[in-house]
Amino acid sequence: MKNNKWEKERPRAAAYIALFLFSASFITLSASATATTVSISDVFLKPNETAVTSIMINNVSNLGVADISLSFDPSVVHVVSATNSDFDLFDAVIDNSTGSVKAVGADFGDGLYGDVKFGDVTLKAVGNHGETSALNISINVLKEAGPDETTIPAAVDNGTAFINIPPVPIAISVHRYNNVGTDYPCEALFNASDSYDPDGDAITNYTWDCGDGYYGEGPETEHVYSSYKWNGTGYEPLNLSLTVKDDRGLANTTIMSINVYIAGDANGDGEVDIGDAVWVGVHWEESCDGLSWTDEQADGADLNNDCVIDIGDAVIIGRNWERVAW
Ligand SMILES: [Ca+2]
Ligand SMILES: [Ca+2]
Ligand SMILES: [Ca+2]
Ligand SMILES: [Ca+2]
Repeated sequence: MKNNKWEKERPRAAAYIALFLFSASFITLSASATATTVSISDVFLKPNETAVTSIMINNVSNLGVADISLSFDPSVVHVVSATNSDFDLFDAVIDNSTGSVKAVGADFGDGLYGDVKFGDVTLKAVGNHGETSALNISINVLKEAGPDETTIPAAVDNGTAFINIPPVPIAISVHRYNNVGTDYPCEALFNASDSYDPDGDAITNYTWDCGDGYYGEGPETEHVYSSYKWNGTGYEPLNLSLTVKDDRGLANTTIMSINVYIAGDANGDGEVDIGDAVWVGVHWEESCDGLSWTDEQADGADLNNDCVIDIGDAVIIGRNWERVAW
């Protein structure tokens, strides 16, 4: 009976297998189809000034010919030139009345591979501070070298021209060496007030990502870490990021490394023992002047981050004696 049933089901099973193989090959094809990207990077300009951005054709194989158009808002930016192509032949027609560049590149050899620069585009800001223009790419032709005229499928990654310079985020941690502060006090203090905007815009937003899933706002923020990362042999630092935004809406981010150890661990070896007590002893009664500890060992010994190394830190070591991070 079982054999008979299998005989009956076999054609259907074969059909399923065929369908599966067809789907699998289709998935493989569509995965490779998205591998090539034509992109233009964002560019930031001051009014009346010029800046260069590049059109890249990334992750390509045997590229022979590219015919690519760029459109922009001619009331905001003009294109001064399009040059420096990796192609043997490159020709660009710039039209600043309609806002377009139509460019063709051709390779006379065995095709181009890898990441290819289609061209550098020099833009001039003709609009006002705060205005933006989309930089939109369209691919007219992208094909392999040789007589087969094989089209290379590619995705497009458009850019933006900003007549605005991004703000510069500057993050300062009063302490670079922090301890878990859930049971014993340890507050991490972060300061962004040295951040500035090169073209004088006001900074309206300060957003902190503390690296452990918690966020803060404002030029100064504080955070008590409740967790640490131990990878089996050592602590892993957390990435603290600060994003500042100017009053034209342009944002910029910086990332800084923060150490978080278990309570009482001054030297970051994962254990609370005599080694930590020695660090506290060596720096006894030192205090941090200004914004942050300059001595990293003293920062470690300041276990409660109150900017002085004293009995408060010694007590934390005593209460966590022989605790380990693993
Ligand atoms: Ca700005
Ligand atoms: Ca230790
Ligand atoms: Ca500290
Ligand atoms: Ca202290």
